[in-house]
This record gives sequence, C-alpha cells and structure tokens, in this order.
Amino acid sequence: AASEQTRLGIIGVPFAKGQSKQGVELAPDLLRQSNLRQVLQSSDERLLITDYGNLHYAVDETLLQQQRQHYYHIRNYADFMACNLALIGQVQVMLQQNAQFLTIGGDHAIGFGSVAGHLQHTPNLSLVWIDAHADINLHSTSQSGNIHGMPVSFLLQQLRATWQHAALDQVAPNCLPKDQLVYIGLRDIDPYEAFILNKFGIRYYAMDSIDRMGVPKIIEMTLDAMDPHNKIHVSFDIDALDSNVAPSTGTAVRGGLTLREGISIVEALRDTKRVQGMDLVEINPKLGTDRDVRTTVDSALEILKSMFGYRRSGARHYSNLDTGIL
Ligand code: B3U
Ligand code: MN
Ligand code: MN
Repeated sequence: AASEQTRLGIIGVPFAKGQSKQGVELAPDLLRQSNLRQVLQSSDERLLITDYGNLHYAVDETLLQQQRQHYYHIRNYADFMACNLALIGQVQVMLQQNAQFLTIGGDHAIGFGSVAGHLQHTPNLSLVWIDAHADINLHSTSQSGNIHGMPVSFLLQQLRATWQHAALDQVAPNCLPKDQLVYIGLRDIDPYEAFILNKFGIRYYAMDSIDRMGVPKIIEMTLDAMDPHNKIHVSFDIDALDSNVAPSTGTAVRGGLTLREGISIVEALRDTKRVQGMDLVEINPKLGTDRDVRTTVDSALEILKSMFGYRRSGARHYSNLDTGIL
C-alpha cells in the first residue's frame, strides 16, 4: 500500500575542493554504477527512491570577495560556500518531497550544507558524525587549509561567530547546539581540535572508547546524550572504517572501525526510526588499486543497506511472500 512506502531522496555532490586530491568527485556516479539504487531497493521493498542526480552550483562575486578579503588563507572558500548554498536549498526540497534523504559526496566539506539544509527544515536535530577526524577546525586553526577539516565549525552555535564574515545568519539561520552533536570513531584529532572539543565539552567517542566499552554501550550513551524527540542526521565519513575495508579514501587512518562495527552502529541508529538524513563521503576511486576501490565501494554499500532497510537478523518487511508454499 502507498501509505506503507518510505520516500528516500538521493543527491550526488561531486565536490572535491575541500581537500587537495582529485577523485572524490567520481564517487556519486560510481556508486550509481555499482547498483546503489537496486541494492537499497532490495533491502527494503517499501522504499520509494528518487535520485535527484548531481548538484550543480555557481560561484558569485560576493563569495569571491569574501574569499579575497577574509578567507584567502584557506583553500576554495568561495566554491565551498557556493556548493553548500546550493545543497542547503536542495536538501530542503528533498525533505519537502521525501521522508528521508541521502547525500553522497564528494569530500566532507559538503557536510556543512547537508546538515545545515536539514536544520532549516527540521530545527530540532541531533547529529552523529562518524569519522576518523573531528572536522572541527576554524579558519584560524587549520594546519592544512583544507575546508573538509572544518565543516562542523560552521554548524555549531558555539563556533559560528568565528566565521563572522560568512554571513551564516542568512546562509543557515538554524544551527546546532553543541550538546546535540556526538562523534564516533575519532583517531586523528589535531591539537587545536582537541582543545576545542574539551573547551566546549563536546561528546566524542574515539576508538579507544570503542575498545573499552564496545559499540552497544557507545550507542546507548550517544542516544542518551541527544534529545529523544529530535530527528537525527548521520554524517558518515568512509575513513571512519579501518583502511583494510575502506582503503580508497584521501586520508586513510589505520586502527578504525571494522565493517561489522560500522554496520552495527548504523543498524542501531536506524532502529531509533529517527534518522532523517545521512551523508556518505570521502570515497576516492582514484586512490589504490581496482580491488581497493571495489572493497571500499562494497563496504559503503553495506553501510547504506543497513541504514535504509537490510537487517542481518532477517527482520525485514515482506508483503508478498505468503503465497501458499507453507
Ligand atoms: N585535521 C586535518 C586532517 C583531516 C581532516 N579531515 C580529514 N583529514 N579527512 C585537517 O586538515 O584539518
Ligand atoms: Mn570527515
Ligand atoms: Mn575523515
């Protein structure tokens, strides 16, 4: 029945200027060629999937001026903001037409627009950022100048003032209070990022916490920390997974989540029935061997399946199996 269907919108964002390696822009189309749609559809027959294609954006003179005057020391600010402005609009359109959305990167710089767009539609939102990195640098603390290491600082209420020339009050009036953010999987935090996390008491479960407490406890604490009435956004950087299951990514870090831990986390979040948006970012098909790329894409598909319907326990929805065989 139509009432049982869940609409899912998908947008590809082939943005690669948040870091310096070519290739992440190829991931949305590669996932489509790898049967993303069929894989999701067969994991839950009730999904009604709309693919909105790949996002386009245009850089205007105002943004170039902001870049020249205030943000010339970080890379590609104008492109970053133009792309995210377009994404903020696109996410709101998808949420008007669908119950859930999936944003496929691209690098993690697009996490800003994806979450910000989500916040404009649903102000009461919690964010789970699954990543090897905290991505919370300010323009003044980044060692690399790469904006994919900064998107969280654009989102947090407590840090937005550090982007005083970015007109965030107009770009994305709704922002995220720091107690509605939880990180999982961190293992490569810059010194100043650690300072920020500790200064604001931001919750993060780095790999050592997962070692000590295990995934079920981490999920329990994550959900306890967030407002139970809120919808949830899950921003999944493929480099959260260990580099043996996700080798084709720009800044692979060893000692990460196993695929089983990744699936387990995503299944548990899905079971809340509150996840309304997800990002899957940083797959770079130009890095590693063909086999590395295959492995990385396969891992990504497993993660996405678990978010959008597949259950390892077999607890899935079937409406047309009672055909009289038994
Ligand atoms: N924290 C470093 C490194 C980094 C962040 N995100 C990734 N790498 N993928 C930086 O450049 O800000
Ligand atoms: Mn990231
Ligand atoms: Mn990362």
